[in-house]
Amino acid sequence: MIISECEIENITTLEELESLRQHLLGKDGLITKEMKGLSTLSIDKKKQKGQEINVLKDRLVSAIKRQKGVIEDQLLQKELEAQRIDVTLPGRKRHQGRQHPLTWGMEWVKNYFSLKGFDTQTGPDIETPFYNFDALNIPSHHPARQSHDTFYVNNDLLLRTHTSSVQIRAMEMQKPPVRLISMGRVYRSDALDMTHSPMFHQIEGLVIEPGIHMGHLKGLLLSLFKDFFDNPQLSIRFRPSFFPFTEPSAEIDISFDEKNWLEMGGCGMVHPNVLENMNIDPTSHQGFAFGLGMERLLMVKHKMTDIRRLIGC
Ligand code: FA5
Repeated sequence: MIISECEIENITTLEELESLRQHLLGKDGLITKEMKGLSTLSIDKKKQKGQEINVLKDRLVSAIKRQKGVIEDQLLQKELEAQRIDVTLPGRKRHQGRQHPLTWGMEWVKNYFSLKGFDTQTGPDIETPFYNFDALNIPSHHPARQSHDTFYVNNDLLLRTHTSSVQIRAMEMQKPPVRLISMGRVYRSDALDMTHSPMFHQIEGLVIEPGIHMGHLKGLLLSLFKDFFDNPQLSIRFRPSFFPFTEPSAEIDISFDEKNWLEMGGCGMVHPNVLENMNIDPTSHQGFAFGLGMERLLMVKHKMTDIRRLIGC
């Protein structure tokens, strides 16, 4: 006996098994050599020895095949064991992006005013001094021009300091009655602090209709704040103020603790000079306008005391 079946069953790796197969059954293997040796024997012996070798060969081939199956099964089991997953474990949480509060706020405001019949208009971030200042009753010598710390691109272009520039642009394209809002980025060379950012977002509103007055403006803004904040604890105050493009003018403050007021925006009745710049007769038409800081509205809504948390600085 060259090797017993029992010895084959003790082999544990495919490599070992293959080298044994070569050793026994390969081109120069023991069984092959035995077969070659038959030629030297007599016919009777050849027949008998040939049969013995074939029986042995068959047994070895089947034993090797059987053991190959056993080893392959073991390897498969090992692999399955290594890849075993516990399907009862809770799934991994994926961090999904969320809408930025500013995007949410702009959408909310747009939908709110659209339901009240307001159109949404846009204007360029890079403006001329005419639309940003002159047409809004702020001539070059006017001190209010200095109060807006303006980023100039060159003598003829600047980064708009407020969305009020859209008022004039829009009125060049349409005639009263007008109800419009405009929202977007505005720029001022303000220091970055708890309530100021050099780039922020404004919501501009303009209504021009005969017979419009401050009461309509106040009512509209109060209902906007009531719906936007949904918080009866908030105090809202209108404080007399000055803007060259509105007369009378007011600033709107909101407080949630009765001590610290935060300015939300400015508003007022459109100045007759501005109506004339829009080719509207101030004796037959009146208008009101407002400009609100979007970041400030969101600071109050989300009780954030620092604007930098909102804009990610
Ligand atoms: C204006 O910009 C006027 N155009 C508003 C207006 C429009 C008045 C129409 C009358 C009629 P003011 O400079 O106050 O006004 O800015 C309006 C609001 O923008 C402020 O009340 C504040 O909420 C916000 N704001 C102003 N500067 C900053 C800043 N640097 N960072 C964040 N928010 C600001």
